[in-house]
Amino acid sequence: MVIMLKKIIATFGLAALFTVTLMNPSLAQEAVENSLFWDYLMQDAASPSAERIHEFHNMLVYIITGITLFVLLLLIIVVLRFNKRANPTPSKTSHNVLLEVLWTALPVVILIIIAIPSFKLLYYVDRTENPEMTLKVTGYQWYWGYEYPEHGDINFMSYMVQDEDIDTEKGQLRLLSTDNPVVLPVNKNIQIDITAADVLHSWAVPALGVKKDAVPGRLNSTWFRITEPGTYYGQCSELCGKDHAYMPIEIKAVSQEEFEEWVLAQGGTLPEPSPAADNHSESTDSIENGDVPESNIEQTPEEADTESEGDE
Ligand SMILES: [Cu+2]
Repeated sequence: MVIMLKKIIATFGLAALFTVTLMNPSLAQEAVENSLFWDYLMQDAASPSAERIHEFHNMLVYIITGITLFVLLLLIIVVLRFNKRANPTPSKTSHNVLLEVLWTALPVVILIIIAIPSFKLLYYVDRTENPEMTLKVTGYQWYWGYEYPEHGDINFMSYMVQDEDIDTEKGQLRLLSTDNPVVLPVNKNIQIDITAADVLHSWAVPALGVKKDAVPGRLNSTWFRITEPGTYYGQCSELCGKDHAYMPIEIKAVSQEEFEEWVLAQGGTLPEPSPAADNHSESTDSIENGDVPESNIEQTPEEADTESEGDE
């Protein structure tokens, strides 16, 4: 009786929650605009890692569906052909070598088929050969700290925007927006170094295909390359204490030019081109520093390339 009552109360509670959400236009509106409401698929991939993770996931869905249908078919056959009425005198067979070899070997083959792309993907998302910049992330109870080691002294803390301070006109989202979003350039291989200062946290941004534990005393790293400008959200994904749910991650992905403007506005510096750098970055950099006379700025084909890359 008590259990039933609890069930009824829970059902009504859910229904009430649903109604409140529907009847609060701003909540519903916000949810629809950000495709969060009743959204059950993965967020759109915004990095090559996320794209590959989704492809791998889709492949697994095909395999799992095939296995499930096959087992269902076997069950149906057993139920129809070997029930008491259809098969009154059961066979006494207890061994079948061929069958036993098959049902051992086939799953192994299937696992190998899954393991090969799985390991490929693991190594792909693990690190990038040639990172173009580094972001250092530190998890605290209960906020994130960010540092840009190659861009001067930029470092800041990023706290969640409290409910009462949410500014919907700025597109801020409850539980996801932060006071200091991370700003990163698109189309750059960005190495992410992740650690924590107190307890375990985990830095996760689904659209970028990143989830990495932040461990005190240990530096984990991963990477991504953001393919689309925009705002990406993530959350701490390792239970870290009472405000675990209130330390979101907000990334603003912008063009290289906007990123450089932001760096300078933060009092940071732009990295010197390394000696190994090709003419590309050298010419770009010296122009930014005003070293090159006006007449030289317009034309080099490399320049045109760089610009069109930036616009994509
Ligand atoms: Cu945490």
